[in-house]
Amino acid sequence: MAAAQKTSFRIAVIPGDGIGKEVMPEGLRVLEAAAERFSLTLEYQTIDWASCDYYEQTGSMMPADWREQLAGCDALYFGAVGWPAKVPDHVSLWGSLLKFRREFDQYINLRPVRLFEGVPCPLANRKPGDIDFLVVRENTEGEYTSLGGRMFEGTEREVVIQESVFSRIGTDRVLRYAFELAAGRARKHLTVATKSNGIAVSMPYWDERAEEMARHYPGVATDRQHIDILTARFVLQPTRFDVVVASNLFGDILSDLGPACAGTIGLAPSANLDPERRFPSLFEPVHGSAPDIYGKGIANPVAMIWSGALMLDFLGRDPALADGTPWLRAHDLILRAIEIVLADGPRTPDLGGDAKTEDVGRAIARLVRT
Ligand code: GGG
Repeated sequence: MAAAQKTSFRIAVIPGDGIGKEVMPEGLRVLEAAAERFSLTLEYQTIDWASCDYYEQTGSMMPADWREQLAGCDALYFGAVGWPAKVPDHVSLWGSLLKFRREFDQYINLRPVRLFEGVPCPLANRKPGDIDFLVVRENTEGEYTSLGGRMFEGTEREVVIQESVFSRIGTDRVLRYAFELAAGRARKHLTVATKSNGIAVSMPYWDERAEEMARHYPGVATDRQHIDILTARFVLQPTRFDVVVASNLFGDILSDLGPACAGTIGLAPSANLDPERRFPSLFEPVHGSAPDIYGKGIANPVAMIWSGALMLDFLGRDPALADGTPWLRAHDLILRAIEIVLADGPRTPDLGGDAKTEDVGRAIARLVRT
C-alpha cells in the first residue's frame, strides 16, 4: 500500500528573546504571503517557552513535557535566545537551542553567505558574486560539549577542563553531507577547516576522516586550511570559497565572520537539519537576541525571512509530500523578493537606512504576494 502523502506542515513558532520577538512577525508575514500565493498549507503552533522570560518565571528554559508539546510539528521556526541580564548565556543556550539541536539530532547547520546587490560591502572592491558560499557546520558535538569540570574552585589552584568530542559517526556524516553538497554545485569545491597543527588529537582525526571521505568524491576539489589563515582569507580572498565544512566552534565563528564580510549579520539565515527527517529541523537567523537594539523596532528581519524560505525549501523536498514544486517555488520567490528589496527598498540601520523592521518585512511580503 502506498504511504499517505502529506499536503501540509505544522510549524512550531518560537520567538525566544529580544529581537527574536521583533523579527518573527515579519518572518511569519512573508510565509503567509507565500502560502497565499502558492496555496501552501502551513499550521502554526506558537511556543512561549525557550526564552529567558520563561526561565525567570519557572527556573528552566523549557517545560518538562517539551517533547510532547512539539509532537506533530514538522519544523521549528526559531527567533533568538539569550538575555544575559536575566540568565547566564550558557544556561539559556544549552537549555534551548543546543538542546533542540542535540535531542533532534540536527547534525547539519547550513549557513549560506552571500553579498547582495545594493548592500554596502566592508571589503574593498567586492561585487555581488564575489561572496557566495555555504558554511556547513557540525552541529551536535565537537567543541560544544558539557563535558569537563572545575577543581579547587575559587582558589589559586583552580583548574578548569573542557572536553571536545569527535565521534567517527558525527565526523563522517557532516563531511559526507558537505561533499554531497559540493558535488551538486557548479564549482564543486570544498574547503575543510582545520587546526591540526595546534589541536593535536581531534583535528588530525578530522583531517584523516576528510581525506578518507574525499576518496569517494573524486569530482570535488578539496582544500584543507587552518582556521587562522582561513578566517584571513574570508576577508582577503572570499572568491576562493564554494562550500566550507567546519567543526561546531569553527563553523560558528566562520558563519558570523562570513556575513559580516558580506555587509551585515542581519542577513544571515541558518538551517539546523536532520537530513534523514527522523526529527523536526530548526530554522533560525544566525544572529542572537541583540539586547542593545531590542525595543527600537530596527532589527533587520531579512535573516529571519530567509530562514523561513530555507524552511519551505527543506519541507518541499520531503519525499512524503505529494508535490513539492510549489514549496520550492515559494523559496525562490522569497529569495528574489529579498534581492529586490535589498537592491532598492527600505533598509534598516545596519545597512545604513532608517527603515523599521516592519517596513522591510512588509516590502518583501508585498513582492511575494503580487
Ligand atoms: N538565532 C539564534 C540565536 O539566538 N543564536 C545565538 C547564539 O548564541 N547562537 C550560538 C550558536 O548558534 O551556536
